[in-house]
Amino acid sequence: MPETPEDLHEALATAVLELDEVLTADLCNKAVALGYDAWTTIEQGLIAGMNRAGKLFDEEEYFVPELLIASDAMYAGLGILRPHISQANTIHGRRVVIGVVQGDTHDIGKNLVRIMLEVAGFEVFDLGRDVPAQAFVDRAVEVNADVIALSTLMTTTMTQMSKVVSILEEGNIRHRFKVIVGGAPLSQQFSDRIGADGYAPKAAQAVQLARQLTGLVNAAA
Ligand code: B1M
Repeated sequence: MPETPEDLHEALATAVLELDEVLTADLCNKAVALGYDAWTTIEQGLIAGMNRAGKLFDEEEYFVPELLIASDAMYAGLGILRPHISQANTIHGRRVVIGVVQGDTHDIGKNLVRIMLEVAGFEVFDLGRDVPAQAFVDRAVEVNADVIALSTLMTTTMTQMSKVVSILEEGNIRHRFKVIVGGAPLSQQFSDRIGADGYAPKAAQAVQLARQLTGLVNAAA
């Protein structure tokens, strides 16, 4: 068994990469028992392992079945670590509607963003994946959301994000919601181009962005 947090994170990343759900769960339980920071363990163990599996997918050493088993291992670990993520869980009444845009079923990143928002005290309405643009707007109006958070991992579905902004503009309700976007192929330039309110490259930054845009902290903080 690994001796240091770094060793454990490395072993965890390897367990996800090697599709070993049982070892992944064991190592996450060990991280909890030893009091290691849960989010660091998620980022440097589980996400690192998933990213390595992704690299093998890119190199055509892994295929869709391997990725699905790797994500099962990651979710098993996430279930163990999630209750131990430390952050001020202040209920502040800000609401976020989140989902993966239409045409895209990659939801691991979106789920991490949702978890981080929840532990930061946001009330989150998760629409899942492959969500039509109109459904984001309808739900945001229905629950009087503060933020609409859009995720996508595919270049081919990025345009769905501008559809959400257009629907808001056409309905004269753009001013009521902050729209934030994220996912591997996106950038700040893309966010600016489609008229979103902000882009975050990672889950933790998405929380910071949502806090700034809803007035919980000022942008300089
Ligand atoms: Co596929 N896939 N996949 N895939 N997949 C990619 C995305 C791809 C880049 C691989 C490649 O070809 N190199 C490619 C997309 C190419 C493109 O852009 N056009 C691709 C493809 C093509 C496909 C299929 C079409 C494959 C096929 O069937 N032939 C198919 C898609 C079907 C569809 O959706 N229509 C497909 C399927 C799958 C699986 C089901 C096997 C599985 C997804 C399982 C699941 O999500 N439930 C899968 C996976 C796992 C990947 C890779 C390997 C890894 C993605 C991942 O989960 N990363 C990916 C290649 C790669 O990345 N190397 C690939 C880990 C995750 C933690 O990172 O999602 O980036 P990420 O999230 C980060 C940040 O981006 C950010 O925070 C997260 C954590 O910090 N973030 C946000 C995400 N959303 C945010 C929102 C925010 C803010 C930050 O604010 C709102």
